[in-house]
Amino acid sequence: MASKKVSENYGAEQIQVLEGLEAVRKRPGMYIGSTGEKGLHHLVYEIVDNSIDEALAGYCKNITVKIKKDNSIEVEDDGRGMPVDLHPKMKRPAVEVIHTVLHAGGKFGGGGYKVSGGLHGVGASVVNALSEEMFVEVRRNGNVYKQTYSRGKITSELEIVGSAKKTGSKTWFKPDAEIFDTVEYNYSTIEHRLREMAFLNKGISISLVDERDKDKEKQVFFYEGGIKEFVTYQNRDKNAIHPDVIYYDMVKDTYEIEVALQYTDRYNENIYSYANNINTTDGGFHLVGFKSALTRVINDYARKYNLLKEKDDNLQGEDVREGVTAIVSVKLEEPQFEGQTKAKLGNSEMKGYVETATNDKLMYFLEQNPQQAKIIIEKCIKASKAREAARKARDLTRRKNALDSFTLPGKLADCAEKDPALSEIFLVEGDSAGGSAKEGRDRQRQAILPLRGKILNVEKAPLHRILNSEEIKNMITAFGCGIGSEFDESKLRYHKIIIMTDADVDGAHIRTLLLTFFYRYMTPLLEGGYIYAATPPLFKTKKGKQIYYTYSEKEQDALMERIASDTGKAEIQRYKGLGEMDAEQLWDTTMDFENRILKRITLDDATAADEIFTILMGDKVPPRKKFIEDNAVYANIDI
Ligand code: 28F
Repeated sequence: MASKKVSENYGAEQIQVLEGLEAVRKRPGMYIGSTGEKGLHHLVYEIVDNSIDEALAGYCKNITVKIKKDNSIEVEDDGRGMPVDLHPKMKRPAVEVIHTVLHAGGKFGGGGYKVSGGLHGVGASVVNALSEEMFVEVRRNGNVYKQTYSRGKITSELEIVGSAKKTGSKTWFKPDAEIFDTVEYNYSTIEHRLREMAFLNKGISISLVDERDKDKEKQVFFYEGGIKEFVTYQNRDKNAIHPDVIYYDMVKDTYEIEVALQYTDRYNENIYSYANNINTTDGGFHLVGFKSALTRVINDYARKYNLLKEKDDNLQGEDVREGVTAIVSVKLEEPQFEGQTKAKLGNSEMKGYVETATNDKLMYFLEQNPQQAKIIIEKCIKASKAREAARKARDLTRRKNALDSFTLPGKLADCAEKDPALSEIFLVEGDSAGGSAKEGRDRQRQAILPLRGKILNVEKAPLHRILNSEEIKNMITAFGCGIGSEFDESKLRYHKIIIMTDADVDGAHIRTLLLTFFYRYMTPLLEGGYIYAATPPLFKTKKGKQIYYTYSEKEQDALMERIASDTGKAEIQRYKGLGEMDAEQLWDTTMDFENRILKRITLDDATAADEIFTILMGDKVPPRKKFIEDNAVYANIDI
């Protein structure tokens, strides 16, 4: 049915509506964070969030997300169907208002509250403004209603296009290529977020279909156990030290708290906090409340049942969190998100609420499960002893340094530059490449720290063992910024830390060990984008007088085609390792500021990174084998 042209005469409201959505197209980053890949994926989450809200209100059970062949998106739910009656003020159908007026979401009927996701529920109207085309189909009152939109404007009046027995809403949209740097959806990005949403909202089935790849099976995410199953999933490649995932919740009419936790034999803590399904990566009051109550409950239980003696010091926060995997998920009506990335919960009342729930319900679990409690307390006590040992080891190294002020490791060839912003340090695999790097480098700005072979796998080593490893100590001293809770970014001596390893599996392994160490003990280095990987050439081709360096098989093939007609025979050398290059070649191909290729390694999703580190560095071989097979197509395992 041809879509009718909308009448041109706009009232005051319509003008305000058009200005609102014009603003979205002028500054999309204000509404969806960026016009890069993250912003593109935000569009999906905004629409899915509306279905989630309908499910949390108790009316929707199934949500389906489809990536269409043309990279458009379709989301469907079996809720009540968006309202189609006239909006009292706007004198337009409610469904049209939802899609054309900014922030037209808001409170839902039926007692539920809007648990907005993304950049706090900017809503479907933003998706409309940033889509070339969009349509909505509503099944309600026995009819199928449809309305179409484009770049924020309606392109047809709401009309009945069929009849339906069931109710629900279906939204289809095609992101606007004029707005986004890329309009190519990333399956695993969507998969990762939908799985997380299903864990965070138990009992809701969320399906994902990728119509671009006929071999890809439909995935259904459905977890009756909610975040309890999320912990089991996070621990799937780790060794839990007690059988049950501890779970408790507290449901009030204006907020809801859920906590799930289980300890593993690892040394790092994995605590993820959420507010209204948003991953509060910068924490906030809910996380503060959980951490302080966890420490208190563990100490109270340990003293009450004589696992901690009078003379023993209290267990510290880091002791009771060592090896724990925990999910703290709160839902509340008026969340205040703070900080640069709006990823910190600012509602101070949540601290007390989470503390109360934890004090009561975690203590209750421990008392009801004394065997598991004993295992947990003993792990915490062991952690406290290891911390003591590490402190002594650190003091030892510090005391040694204190004698001769500030000693840098002997193996470090430091640079003359004192301004960290201009200084860079190369972590070089092997002494021979280290020698060439020292000789070929720019002494003013480039420091070299050779690493002898594999460094310790910090994933499974206690802190005091890590601090006794020569290689690790050298890096900590050279960087100058401390580790863990003592990390101080302002003391970092180099603003580029460049990992230079061979382009083979060993080199990738060493790089992964280094990244695991940075991720576990110097996370801000990754978050701040200080870490880089150097990319040495794969081939050297000599033809006549000309020498060419190439960095991938594809580039080499293209070069061979390009010089095929030149006279003379091409001599091709495939580099096995950095050690095969002399100082000059190493400088020319891999270190020279002008023509080197550095890959910046940043960390923008701890969960994903953590999974990769756990699989790669963990104890269980099958997941690692599967990961490497799945990712073997990438020569370097790039995080
Ligand atoms: C594919 C995307 O957007 N589903 C939705 C509903 C249901 C209601 C509703 C939505 C404005 C502020 C009330 C129906 N009946 N899927 C979706 N399903 N919005 S969006 O109402 C929004 C109104 O609050 C709904 C009775 N109450 C609410």
